[in-house]
Amino acid sequence: MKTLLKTTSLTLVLALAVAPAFAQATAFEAADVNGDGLLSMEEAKAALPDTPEAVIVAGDLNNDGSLSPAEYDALTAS
Ligand SMILES: [Ca+2]
Ligand SMILES: [Ca+2]
Repeated sequence: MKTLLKTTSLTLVLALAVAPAFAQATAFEAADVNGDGLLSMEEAKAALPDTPEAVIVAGDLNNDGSLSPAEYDALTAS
């Protein structure tokens, strides 16, 4: 159930992220210090100093320990 909910949320996030993805690209790339295309928790915390760590962790929708551009967009869109 939890996996299904996460999958549904990720699909929704990806659908919503198509338009803002381009606008966020510069900020994301600036935050991606090592240029691997993902924000580690350390990079995300450095890029979003006003965002509680729990919120950043919750934004890692696929639980891989890093934020993809779509996850970052979803986190910063609100
Ligand atoms: Ca990175
Ligand atoms: Ca992730």
